[in-house]
Amino acid sequence: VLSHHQQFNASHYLLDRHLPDGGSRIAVRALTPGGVRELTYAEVAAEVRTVAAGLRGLGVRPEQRVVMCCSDGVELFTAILAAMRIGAVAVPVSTMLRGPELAKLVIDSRAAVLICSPEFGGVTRIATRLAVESGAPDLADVVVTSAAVPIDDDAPLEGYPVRTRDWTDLAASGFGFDDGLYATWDESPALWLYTSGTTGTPKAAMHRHADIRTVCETYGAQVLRIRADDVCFSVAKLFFAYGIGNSMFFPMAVGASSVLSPGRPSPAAIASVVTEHPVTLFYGSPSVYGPLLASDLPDDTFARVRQGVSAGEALPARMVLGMRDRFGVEVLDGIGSTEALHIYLSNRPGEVAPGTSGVPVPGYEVEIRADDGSVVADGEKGTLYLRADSLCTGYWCRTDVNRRVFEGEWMRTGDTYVRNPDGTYQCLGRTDDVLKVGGIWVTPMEVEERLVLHPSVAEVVVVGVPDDDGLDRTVACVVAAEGAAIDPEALIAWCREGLASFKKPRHVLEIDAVPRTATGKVQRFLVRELAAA
Ligand code: 3SK
Repeated sequence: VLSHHQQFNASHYLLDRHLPDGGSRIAVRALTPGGVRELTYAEVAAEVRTVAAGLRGLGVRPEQRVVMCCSDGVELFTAILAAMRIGAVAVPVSTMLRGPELAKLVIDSRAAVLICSPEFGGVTRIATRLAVESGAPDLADVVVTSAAVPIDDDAPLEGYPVRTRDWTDLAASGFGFDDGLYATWDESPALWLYTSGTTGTPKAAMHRHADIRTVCETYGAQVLRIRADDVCFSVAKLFFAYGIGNSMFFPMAVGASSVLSPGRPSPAAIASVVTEHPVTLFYGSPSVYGPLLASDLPDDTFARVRQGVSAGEALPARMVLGMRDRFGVEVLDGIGSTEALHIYLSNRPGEVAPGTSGVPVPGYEVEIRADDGSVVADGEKGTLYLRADSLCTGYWCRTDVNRRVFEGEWMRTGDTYVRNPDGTYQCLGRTDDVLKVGGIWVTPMEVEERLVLHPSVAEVVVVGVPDDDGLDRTVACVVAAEGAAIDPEALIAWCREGLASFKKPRHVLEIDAVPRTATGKVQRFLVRELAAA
């Protein structure tokens, strides 16, 4: 009757398709304090069915949201697949949130269930109390992914109209309930990912079941060329769009496996994962490749890695070259977004152009447009627009932002780009960050790239701060390298030496740390506030 709806469930696509041959391939190697927990596809499927029935037993209905604040591990992995299996919406959220921030997401999403790992029990308790007190009538259950640490141990949620459960209770709730696949359509909502972008207010980008298949068939199959014998390790966690694609969608689409690590990604921790496990695909970002190159890890650390990937921010050319020359790893830099679900511009294996984001991923169309909406010529900068099947259907309950960001089939990414004569695309920073100084455009990234080469500088963000006349003056906010002292005059002179004089910062301000979003992006509006103070 409704011929435009195709039945499709991403959980079936990722998991059940691998079961007819026995499901004996390893799907997940989860690192836990007690050792490595390896699960085959058949074992993951069994866990997913248990959690699916449990969620049904709690009363979760299709399209209801299940918020998950969990470390990377088997529980989060299976909870995401279980929610999608029953037609509910998986909402993995950042584990870096504080209680009040998590409460906002619980309220905004109107979640029916909140699942947390025991280490986030305290945050979850605060979030639950705040959410219930300020209006989260749909929240019925809080589930902790452990039998050992009850959620209401030391500060009960007694008196609050939510039931608290542990992982064993969840399984028990499922007895007698259906664990079968819900007949979702490819258009049905599957996954919401909160993004704060650079504006500071988190909004949920809503993804359909079909979007997951799209990123697997495009970036996963045609850029990564992922195979069943690949073993993935992503420094970005599952709650990031980048991480869930790397560790769940791409490997599971082809029957490959991934290593899940709940820990922090120090160079030593990364080295132990990639040397102790047969990792072939390594996904990082500039904030990971920088410390890896500064470390004294042996040069053969990445010997088994066939491909490196980078996203999140433009990867400086020196890191692309450093990873190649020192560790023998070709890193494909790309740019993606939570809204697009994964990477849409990327370098290609064997065709890396260091310092660029490469070319459009097959199936993705980009345009660089001037302020009047016209498409600019090669070599001219403009705002990057994106057209893609995997674009989210919009932000949940944010009509104002939706109307600004989505223009028909196109999305205004807010990134300033230029297309080089060889067809590669180069990031010049955020559209709103480009400064006009003395009537001339200055790209903060160019000044940052110069400053970060100075030995006294660990990190730098260049922003424009309006002076009394409302004209931008350039301020470099600098984090000192370990043991170094910042000398503003020396840094300004350093810029004058390496850049056109108008690009040098007017002021240099030393800051303790660069403020970043949960997805690692620099929060320029906060840096601007620091610089203006
Ligand atoms: O920031 C990125 O480049 C990115 C890449 C893949 C998926 C999501 C994001 C935000």
